[in-house]
Amino acid sequence: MGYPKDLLSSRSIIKHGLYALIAPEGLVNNVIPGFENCTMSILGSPQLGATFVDYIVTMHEGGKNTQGYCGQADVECFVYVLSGKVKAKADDQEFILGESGYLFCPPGVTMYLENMEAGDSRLFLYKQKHKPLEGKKPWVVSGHSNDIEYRDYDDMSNVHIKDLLPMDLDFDMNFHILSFDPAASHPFIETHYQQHGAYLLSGEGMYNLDNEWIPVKKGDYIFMGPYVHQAAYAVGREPLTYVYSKDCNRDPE
Ligand code: UGY
Ligand code: MN
Repeated sequence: MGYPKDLLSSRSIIKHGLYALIAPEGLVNNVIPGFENCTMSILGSPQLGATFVDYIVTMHEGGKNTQGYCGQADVECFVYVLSGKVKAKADDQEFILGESGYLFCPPGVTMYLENMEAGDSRLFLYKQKHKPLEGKKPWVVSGHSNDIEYRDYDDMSNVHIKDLLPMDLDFDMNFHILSFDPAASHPFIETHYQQHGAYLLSGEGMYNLDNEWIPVKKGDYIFMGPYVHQAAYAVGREPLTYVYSKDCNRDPE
């Protein structure tokens, strides 16, 4: 990836079950069966305390998963294109996804991916066991987040959010993009039941995790466990923006 190698320090912080900051410099490659000519790193996972699995995927020229990803009767999955262009299928339904494109496959629907770029395409990939609700069933959703308008976050005109999936009760989770203008912040330090897996798309900032303020920047991944204190403010000249998952619409068992 071209990062300078460093044996004496690491920005990554791992607190099992609580939170993790995973900086790109420390990532190693993992083989995930079915993905050919792809470099993959597992980020959040049950081993860290997450109910989901997140990956960062670099699809090289000709990279593909034509065997299919997920597709189990009780597992949902989601892919977000960070850069490049891919052909993504939900069973037989085909979508061409450029940068900011995404595809959600509900339980029982298999995702197929193929790189269409002459060089690399980079993806943020997610899967989780679906929590069903009687009489409800999520459906295939695809779009480009660049086509979705931001709205103010919590009535603040310098923090912006967009929702990538429908709000309907059929869905037990959603993906959002949250963006802080330089110097903007969360209105308060959140503590909540839901977990997050967040990939930082742009900017730099300070992130409060478990009441410690930690520097973060583009390319970092953050896992936030249940109830962990969390809040951010942006520093520098670029918006601090991240794509993240959040469970919703279910009563804890
Ligand atoms: O929706 C959320 O809980 C979100 N605002 N949390 C976060 O950004 N850490
Ligand atoms: Mn939160």
